[in-house]
Amino acid sequence: MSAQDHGEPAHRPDGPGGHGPAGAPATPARGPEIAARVGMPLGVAILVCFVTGLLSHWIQHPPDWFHWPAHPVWLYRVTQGLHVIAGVAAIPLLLVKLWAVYPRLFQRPRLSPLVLAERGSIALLVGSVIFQLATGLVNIAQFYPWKFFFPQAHYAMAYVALGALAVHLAVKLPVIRTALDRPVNTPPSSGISRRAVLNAGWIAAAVAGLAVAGQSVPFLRWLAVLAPRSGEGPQGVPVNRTAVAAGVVDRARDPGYRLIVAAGDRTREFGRAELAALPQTSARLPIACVEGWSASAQWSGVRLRDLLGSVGYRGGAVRFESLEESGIYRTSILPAVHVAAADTLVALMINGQPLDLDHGYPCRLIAPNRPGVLQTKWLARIEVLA
Ligand SMILES: Nc1nc2c(c(=O)[nH]1)N[C@H]1C(S)=C(S)[C@@H](COP(=O)(O)O)O[C@H]1N2
Ligand SMILES: [Mo]
Repeated sequence: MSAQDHGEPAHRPDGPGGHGPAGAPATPARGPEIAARVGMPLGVAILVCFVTGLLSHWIQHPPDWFHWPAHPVWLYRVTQGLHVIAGVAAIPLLLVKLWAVYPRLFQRPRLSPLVLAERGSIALLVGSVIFQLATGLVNIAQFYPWKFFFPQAHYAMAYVALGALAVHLAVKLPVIRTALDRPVNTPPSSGISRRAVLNAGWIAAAVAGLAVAGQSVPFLRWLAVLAPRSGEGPQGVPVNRTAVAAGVVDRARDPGYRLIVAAGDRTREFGRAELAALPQTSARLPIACVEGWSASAQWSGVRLRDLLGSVGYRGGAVRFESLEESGIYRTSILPAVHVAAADTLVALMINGQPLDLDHGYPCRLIAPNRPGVLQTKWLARIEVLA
């Protein structure tokens, strides 16, 4: 290879050329060489987010054909941790990619169907990916300006992003291939080198990913500077919704508290002391929040299937209802596989102590391999669904 091969070609039909749209000199480092290289890990991150996000959605809103196992207990913790880590790491990659191509985004397109399809898919892609990353980030920062809107919008927009990505890849494949064949090293005279931009991108993505990984990977916890829930909280476990926020303090502390267990017309009631007098089981299980943070704890309490045995449980899904009167997570439905699992508990204790009010005192559901939102706290009623 001669030295000239490393030089900038005089004319690149698919590059930004030597000048930006307003006639200003473009930074030579910009262009498809960087866009294509950053695009690969960005595409992988988007795919990881899509697959893990879809899983999380199906677990929470299961279609008939979908079955999520109870074991291994840590699987959801891993998939949802990956979802958030990949999403956060994608943010610097997206910024570098946009930086590499943005003068082209403002060029007036030629009116050919292919060019219009390309431009349309890029507009959709950029818009939907920015939307996904921004709403996801705001969500893991525990800031919910929209409540109901986020999960549906984030879910629907995922299909838009994936479709636009597929079109974008198909249309751009020739450009991507030539760009990847071209060297990243720009001549020293041309200011910032592509190599420097790319290295900055990789480092930024790694730092962002690591900084949020600490909220789910125990030995990285000390690095979790971007993680809003990384270990604080009573009894060593974070809390999303406190007993005060849920408005359950009085009912949870009421000495007349009774847990109602019902199957058809058979109903039984248990006070907390009665639950504690039943055979107790211990299990090490994580709380794995959809927001990506997770934490393991040693839980103990009554096996759900034993408790249900007292009302003649014969199989099927079970519905849990909280003392909480309103709030989107006051109920959950547990599929039969999880009901049958030996480590699905109506927990009374966490890490050797009675549950803190914020962790669901007098008792809460804790089941293996489930999103945190479905681990209902402050249980009032457990009902077998017909
Ligand atoms: N009744 C009720 N249970 C709930 C919630 C809630 O808002 N209300 N939040 C859920 C969510 S989102 C998570 S992540 C876990 C957190 O449990 P922890 O606070 O004990 O860590 O509780 C779940 N159980
Ligand atoms: Mo959660």
